[in-house]
Amino acid sequence: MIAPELFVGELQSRGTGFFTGVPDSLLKNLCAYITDAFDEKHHIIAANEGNAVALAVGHHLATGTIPMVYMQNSGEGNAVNPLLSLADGDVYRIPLLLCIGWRGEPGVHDEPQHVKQGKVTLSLLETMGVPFQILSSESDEMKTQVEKAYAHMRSEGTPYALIIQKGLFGDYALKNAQDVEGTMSREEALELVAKHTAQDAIYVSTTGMASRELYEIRERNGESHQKDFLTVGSMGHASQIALGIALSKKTRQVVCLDGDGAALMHLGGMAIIGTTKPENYVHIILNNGAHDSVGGQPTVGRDVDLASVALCLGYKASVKANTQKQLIDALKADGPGPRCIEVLVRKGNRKDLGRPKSTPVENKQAFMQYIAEANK
Ligand SMILES: Cc1ncc(C[n+]2csc(CCOP(=O)(O)OP(=O)(O)O)c2C)c(N)n1
Repeated sequence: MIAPELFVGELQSRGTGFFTGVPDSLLKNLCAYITDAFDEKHHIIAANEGNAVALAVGHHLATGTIPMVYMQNSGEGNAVNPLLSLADGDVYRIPLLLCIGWRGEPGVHDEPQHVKQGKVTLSLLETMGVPFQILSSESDEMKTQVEKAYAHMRSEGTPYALIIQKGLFGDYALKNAQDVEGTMSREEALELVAKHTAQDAIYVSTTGMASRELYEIRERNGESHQKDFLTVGSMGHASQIALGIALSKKTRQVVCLDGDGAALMHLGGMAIIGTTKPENYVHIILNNGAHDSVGGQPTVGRDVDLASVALCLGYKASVKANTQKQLIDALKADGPGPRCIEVLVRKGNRKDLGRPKSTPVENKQAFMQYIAEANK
């Protein structure tokens, strides 16, 4: 095991002083240490991994130093474009140290959404021409690998990746953890949504605990799961999946259950909802100001006004709900959509939260059958 402070110290001793990325549960201890050790000028949690690469490129242009970009391997997809058309040796030739958490590593059990990404993590880097090493859990070897990575970045001036396996980093408990206020938990808010929304509504829920909680709520209520499309991977895209459905199933209310981190990750999608104006669309953003599902690292969700953003982008109505009553009133409100309900929920989740027992394909088949019947 490697202590996060030892690893980060190795990077600092080679001149790295700027860190950016999107958090991940596998990198939780590393992210926690970086959050404690650096102020907001030296550490920025980016909206998505492509943005993180671009931020790091900007930092390099301004300082000439080598920044570090961390991400879950799911984020490789978001990062491909700026890696290939910005930082690559055939374009601007920018040295960046990528630290990539390897979810779904072959042979290590993980959730279905990580399996494919885990299989192609290394080959994707090979295809992109980004050299990499799987970081060793032995300190001296780790230091040698870091030296090799910096030697490459200095001589070639291009990105280099270190792959982080599950359990590599030793424990580190965040000292500067910030509470996020809210009268409801995310799960309580989801229960109210399930109870006070039209019986025949169609739901698309976001990546992480929200989907797991929705699944358990259906189990507890003895309801079937067919109403819910659980977006287990593809963080940030639930709102557009829901839009695609809403535009074709005009007689049914379509409810997107989003997270603040996910909504911010691809915020541009809200402009498309606001301008296509599906009247049957309800966008519920469960704002806990955090990437709660992967360790509670802060987002800027509570520093911006997402309900007002929705209005500015063309939604017909948008409210903030802080209490159960405000949420119920907002759910019962009539009027054409698209409507946004930003629910201010507190951080945290139930420790014994389970995971969906059906496979993604089973979920899809039941869901498609349910919505196919919608127009009959
Ligand atoms: C592209 C991508 N980057 C990172 C992740 C890891 N990840 C899964 S859930 C999550 C946090 C989601 O935050 P938010 O939408 O605010 O919902 P919350 O967990 O707070 O309910 C992250 C970062 C991912 N799945 N995909």
